[in-house]
Amino acid sequence: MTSNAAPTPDGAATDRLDPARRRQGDRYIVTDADRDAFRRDGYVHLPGVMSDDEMADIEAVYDRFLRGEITVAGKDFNDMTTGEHGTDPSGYAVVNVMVPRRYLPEWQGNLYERRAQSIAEQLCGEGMTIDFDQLLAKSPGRADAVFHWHQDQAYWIDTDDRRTATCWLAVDDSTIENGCMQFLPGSHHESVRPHRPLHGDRSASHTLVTDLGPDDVMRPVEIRRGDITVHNEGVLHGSGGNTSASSHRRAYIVALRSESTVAEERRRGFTHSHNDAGDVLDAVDGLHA
Ligand SMILES: O=C(O)CCC(=O)C(=O)O
Repeated sequence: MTSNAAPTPDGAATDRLDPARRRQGDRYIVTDADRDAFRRDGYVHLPGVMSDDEMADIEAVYDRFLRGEITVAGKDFNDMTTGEHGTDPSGYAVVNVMVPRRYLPEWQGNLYERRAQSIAEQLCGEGMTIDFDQLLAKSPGRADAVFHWHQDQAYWIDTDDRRTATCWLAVDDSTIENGCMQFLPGSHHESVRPHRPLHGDRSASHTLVTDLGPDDVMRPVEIRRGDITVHNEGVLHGSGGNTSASSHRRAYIVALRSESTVAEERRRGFTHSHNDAGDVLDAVDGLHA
């Protein structure tokens, strides 16, 4: 492992910093080791990106969305496993709120977004911008709350500069039991695998799924509340159901991509809303691989 080039003000190597010292206002210090892991594996775990106090502010808004106190249009409030929407969300296996920052503009620019911006630039370089955000919540006792294996690029349209840092913030401790993220390390070096809608066609199922090969061994990544994982556009991932009797598994995702990709997406009417036009959603890479 290379020694870290960026010293802290008192000269300590950032590799040895505890999470509280890695948080510096709007910034979170990413180490050389983090960058190496992100390049090699397609994802990296960053501890303590948000403190307990900072998480309380996030959680208060998050739960307003889950309680339906903030109006979210059509398919942007759905069950990710069944595609159901417009019905009682208490029955949903994976409650999915797409683009919450569009529905609550005052959430834009919050501290997590600002730290995510700094992390994306340290991992991917200059010119990264927020593309979309998302909330994904699994209730206890929902073994069916499975997020099927996929590569994110399969859900997205083809663009030239695909640099991506998808920041996945654990609002609850995220464990194998309650359905933490699982990754196939290094799978971003492959091209996009063929994906298919989980059921029916894309209008019935936004969810896409691909198959694991015989040698594919998924790696579960258990993280604490306030930690994040960051993954790129190509790494294969998903998560299991929530078999815990008591623990929710709430995640808040902020995805940053290159400015040119976001501009191209918007030009083609692709906004990551599930309400985007059908022909746009049918044009995604995974259906044409
Ligand atoms: O939260 C999950 O289980 C899956 C999230 C995911 O696929 C993503 O953030 O790209």
